[in-house]
Amino acid sequence: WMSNSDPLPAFNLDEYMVDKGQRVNKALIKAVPLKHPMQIHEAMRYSLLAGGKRVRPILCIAACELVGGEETLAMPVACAVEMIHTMSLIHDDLPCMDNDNLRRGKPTNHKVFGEETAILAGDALLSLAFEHVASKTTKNISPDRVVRAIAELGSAVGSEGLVGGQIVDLASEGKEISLNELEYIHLHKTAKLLEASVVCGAIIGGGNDGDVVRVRNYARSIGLLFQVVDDILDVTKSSEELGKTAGKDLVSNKATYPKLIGLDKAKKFAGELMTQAVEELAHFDPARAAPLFHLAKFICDRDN
Ligand code: GRG
Repeated sequence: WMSNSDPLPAFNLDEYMVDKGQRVNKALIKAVPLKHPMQIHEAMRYSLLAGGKRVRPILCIAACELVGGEETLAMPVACAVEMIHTMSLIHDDLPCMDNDNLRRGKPTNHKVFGEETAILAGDALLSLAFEHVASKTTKNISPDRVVRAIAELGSAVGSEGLVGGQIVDLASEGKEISLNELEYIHLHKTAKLLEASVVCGAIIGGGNDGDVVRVRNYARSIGLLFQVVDDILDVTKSSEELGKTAGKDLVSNKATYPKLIGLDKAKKFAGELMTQAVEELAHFDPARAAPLFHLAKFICDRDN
């Protein structure tokens, strides 16, 4: 992505994530004040402020800064993507879906507040996300850009986004699925919201159509990469733990890349996705692209 003679600009991803994450957290706390009716606002805040990594809002801000916009411009839409992500986790954990007891190291929303409140907290976070972008994005941004961002968020959530991915995932439970179906699930459940995060950041930051296409392709690649690496780690970690060649994922029902194409091809695919993501960034100023480059590298190289 850069000529060999250019050293990578010095960049500390940990510091960057902590710094951006802290300001995102502040903005989220302010966006959902504790007020009447207490029960619903407590439930919304419980999951929203439970300590996620804030990958999506940070990607949103990084894309805004990539195209020359300031962080504050993107903060409302960055908060919105985290609200949408959180609501999808609350609903995903419900007894009628994955029926999980723990999320982000704490009891799930419905375990603490009950199912009725958990469903409503998800609904309230989803509608607040759109209200927040529409009402809090600074008037300096053209209405056309705000409307485009809102449309992008809507399509990332709906039947061609998270909901589409979830319904195909639920329908595939216990069945053998094809590589195409597995890719559909990951592109919709994981990549779509990552895409919307960077696309909205680039739109609000003043990016042109070419910038938007590039950050979209970048996010699609790292979304898939995230899942492929997850699948690979499942195999390699559990085979280490069990001292066997076959990890738990090779014996469970869940479809994974190593199961469908083998471990070596899955690793090769991960490498290709990383290359694709980095190629999209080559069109931008290297210093401004550094956060997105290092985020992709982090997703690719993580070992747990
Ligand atoms: C969106 C209306 C609507 C309904 C929800 C349940 C559902 C439809 C979709 C499922 C979405 C889902 C659970 C996708 C998995 C995404 C994923 C990769 C989660 C893990 O994200 P991290 O690692 O988590 O960023 P933290 O906790 O750090 O934020």
